[in-house]
Amino acid sequence: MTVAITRQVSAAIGECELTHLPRALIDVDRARRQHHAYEQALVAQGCDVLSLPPQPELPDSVFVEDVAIVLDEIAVITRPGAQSRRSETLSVAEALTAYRRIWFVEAPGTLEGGDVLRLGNRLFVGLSGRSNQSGIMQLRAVAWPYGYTVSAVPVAGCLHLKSAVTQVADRMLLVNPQWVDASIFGQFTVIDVDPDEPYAANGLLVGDRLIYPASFPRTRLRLEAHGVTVVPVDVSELQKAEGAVTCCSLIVTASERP
Ligand code: CIR
Repeated sequence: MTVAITRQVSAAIGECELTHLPRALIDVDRARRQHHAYEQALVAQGCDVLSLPPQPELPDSVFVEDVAIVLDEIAVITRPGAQSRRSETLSVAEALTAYRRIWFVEAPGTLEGGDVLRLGNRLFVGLSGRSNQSGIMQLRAVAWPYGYTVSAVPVAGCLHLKSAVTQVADRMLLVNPQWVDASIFGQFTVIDVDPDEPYAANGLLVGDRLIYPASFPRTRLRLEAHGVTVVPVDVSELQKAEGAVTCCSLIVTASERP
């Protein structure tokens, strides 16, 4: 069984953190409808969706991916680099205790889940504006006993490592080559985003299907030409908040807490 933990859109999403995008008016009702359709796409891929109630005072709290790293054995609750996001962690930690033993990143470490790309037992962590060396070292210390390696990856020009690269099939990565050098990931088929769609490298692989923003039709053609089955979702309002598709859920392969 796979559980997808999500959190409903905050009424304050218009006051979200923005790093690379200018502020644009976000239609909260539309964002909520789009988020609900995203949750339905997860259900259609066989996930049980645990939709947490909104946190009206936390604008970015819909982006649950950033506050936890869920491994098969444990979950690591992050300490977001964005100060405004630090209060998002506790309620997600509470939800995750049903599934995993919990560890916490502590100061001076910062880490956001959007920076953590898991490829098998290898964890690649973006050294971004949000995740620092201390956060990466803490993740390494808790994950290595379970057989994971943890490598820091320089990212430039984007918010998180997974803005620049995500896994889209068994041995396939989708990459924006302007933002990350994919050669460090090893033997993968690499699909570059269409140059006109720089934000298109973030897709959410669930089973053998890719939940993917409808706003990147050119890159979608590239994916389909490589045999990837794309499930398009319209996330235009969440994109105005610099969100994408991995960031709106925590995928938990459910097992009783060890
Ligand atoms: C932020 O800047 O933290 C939010 N406005 C967007 C976070 C998106 N997270 C992600 O892609 N993992």
